[in-house]
Amino acid sequence: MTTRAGFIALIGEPNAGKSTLTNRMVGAKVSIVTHKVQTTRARIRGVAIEGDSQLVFVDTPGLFKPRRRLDRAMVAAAWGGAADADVVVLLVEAHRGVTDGVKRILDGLADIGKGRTVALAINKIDRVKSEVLLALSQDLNERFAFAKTFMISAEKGYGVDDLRAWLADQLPESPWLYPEDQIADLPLRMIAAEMTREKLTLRLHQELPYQLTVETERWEERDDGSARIDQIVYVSRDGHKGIILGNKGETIKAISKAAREELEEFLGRKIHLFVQVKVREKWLEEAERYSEMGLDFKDGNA
Ligand SMILES: Nc1nc2c(ncn2[C@@H]2O[C@H](COP(=O)(O)OP(=O)(O)O)[C@@H](O)[C@H]2O)c(=O)[nH]1
Ligand SMILES: [Mg+2]
Repeated sequence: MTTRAGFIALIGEPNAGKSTLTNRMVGAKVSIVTHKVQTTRARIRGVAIEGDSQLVFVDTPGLFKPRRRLDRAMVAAAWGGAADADVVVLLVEAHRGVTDGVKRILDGLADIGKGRTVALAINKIDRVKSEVLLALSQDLNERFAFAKTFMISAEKGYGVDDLRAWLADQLPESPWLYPEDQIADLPLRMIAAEMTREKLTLRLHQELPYQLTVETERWEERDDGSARIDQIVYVSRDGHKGIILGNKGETIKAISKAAREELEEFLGRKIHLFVQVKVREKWLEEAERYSEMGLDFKDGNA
C-alpha cells in the first residue's frame, strides 16, 4: 500500500476562518476560534486522515501589516508555515472579497508560491449569494495561478469534503508523519494555555486579549488520575490585572471554570486548574514569552 503524507498551510487574513477549517478537517477543536482578529498566534498543526493520506494542516496566524513585535513574529510564523508546506491554501472571505489585505498576500504568494501547489478556498459562502462567488473566483484567478478553487463554508462544512479529498491527492508519497491517533502537534501544556487564552479573549474587550499571554507553569499528575495545572496570565499593566480579576475575583473565576470544563472534556479526566494573574510590564519584549508561544523572537526583527 502506498501512503501519502504532507503539510498543508492555511493562510489568509485574520478572521478568514483558518482555525475553523483546521478544526473541521481534524474533527476536533485543536485551534482556538473567536470572532476577534489575531486569535491564533503560533503555527498549530492539526492532523487528519483521508484514505491512505495523512494530512497535516498548519493553521497559521493571520497575515496582515505588522506593526508591533508580536505582530511581526506572528506574520513571520505564518509565512514560514507557507514556505515549509507541500500545499498552500489561501482562504478569502466571500463577503469581503479582494481587500487590500488579500492583495498584499497575493504579492507575497508571488514569491512563496513559486513551484508550489497553491489552492484558493473562498470561505463563508453561507454569507453571500452564488452570483458573487463566480465573479470573485474569476477575479482572484486572474491575479494568481491557483491550482484549483473551492467554495466552502468552514463553519457549516459545505465543500469541505471535496477540499479534503483533493488535498489528499496532492500530497507526496510518504510514510505517515504522526501516529494514527494523534490529532494535534502541540504540547498539552500549550493546548491548556490556549484554552484559557480563548476564554479570556471571549470575555475581555478591545485590545486587552492582545496584551496578555497565558503560560502553563506546572502540570502535576495525581494518583487518582486527575491532574493539577497551574497557569499564569501575564499582563503588562496593573489596570489589566484588575479587569481580569474582576469584582471579588469573579471574572477570573468564571474564566478558569470555563477553561477547566473544556480541558476536562478534551482530556477526558478531572482537572484542577489554578490561574494566577501577574503584571510583567515588558512581557511583549521578552524572548522567553515568545518561545512559550512557539514563536521565534528573532522573527520579531524581520
Ligand atoms: N458565517 C461563517 N462564519 C465563519 C465561517 N468560518 C469561520 N467563521 C467565523 O469567522 C470567525 C473567525 O474564524 P477563525 O477560524 O478564528 O479565523 P482565523 O483568524 O482565520 O483563524 C469566527 O467567528 C468563525 O466562527 C464560515 O464558513 N461562515
Ligand atoms: Mg486562527
